[in-house]
Amino acid sequence: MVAASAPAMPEREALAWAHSARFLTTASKLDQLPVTELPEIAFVGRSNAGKSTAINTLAQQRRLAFASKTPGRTQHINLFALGPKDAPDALFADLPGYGYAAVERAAKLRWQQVMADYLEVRRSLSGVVLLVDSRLGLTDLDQRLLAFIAPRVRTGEVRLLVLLTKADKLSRKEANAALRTAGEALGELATDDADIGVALFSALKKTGVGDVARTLREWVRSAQAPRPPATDVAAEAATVPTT
Ligand SMILES: Nc1nc2c(ncn2[C@@H]2O[C@H](COP(=O)(O)OP(=O)(O)OP(=O)(O)O)[C@@H](O)[C@H]2O)c(=O)[nH]1
Ligand SMILES: [Mg+2]
Repeated sequence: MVAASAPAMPEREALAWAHSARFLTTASKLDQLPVTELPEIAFVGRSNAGKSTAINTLAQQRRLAFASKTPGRTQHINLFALGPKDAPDALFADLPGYGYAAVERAAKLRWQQVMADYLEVRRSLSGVVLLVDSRLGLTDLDQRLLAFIAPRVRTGEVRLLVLLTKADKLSRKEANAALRTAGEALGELATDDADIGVALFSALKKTGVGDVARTLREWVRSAQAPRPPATDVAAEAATVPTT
């Protein structure tokens, strides 16, 4: 349940899709976000965890999302469109990081509220990529964020992928321990309907890039083609002549 599954999606196709990412719009308030039916994947996590860098790495572009050594760089929700130019099929949302100590308290609270509201009400949200510094693991603030989205993760409405970033800074042994600890922490979100993964990621070494692109592409694909409810299938089966 918590091991990242390998979707049946050619890596080359998934990377080409991720490469199509282009800037769409930026919003400082939720009501500035475009109303859309496109499945949206939000990149969330502590400030400096590597959200913007991960978006750039997945998109194989240097400066699509603004990455920086200065924590708290991303102050707005930035949206990126993916897929064919004339027919985008998904959005990535780069969200402001949390937990950055030097941000003024009032501004911090305002942003936390925007984040919480976004994660709770954004109807088109179909997946969350939670970026966690692999050396820190899931912190209290990450757990709080998970609590916000837990109801929609448990039902499978929102998929969850936890990326342990900057994996290039860990030994193999440390990396395995980080994976195990994160997997255990996510265990309580697991249900039959939940889709939860955890994986190592390094923008520097390109660890996990192809697999993450495949996973996200698969999320979007399954969001586009919802399976008929089980009751419909049963109803159809019932009308099939049995002789
Ligand atoms: N070694 C290493 N450094 C990384 C990696 N990913 C990101 N970094 C560095 O971590 C710092 C923060 O990266 P960002 O992508 O700006 O982090 P962010 O989560 O977007 O931060 P905010 O916008 O402040 O919330 C930068 O100095 C990056 O170069 C990685 O895979 N390996
Ligand atoms: Mg950022």
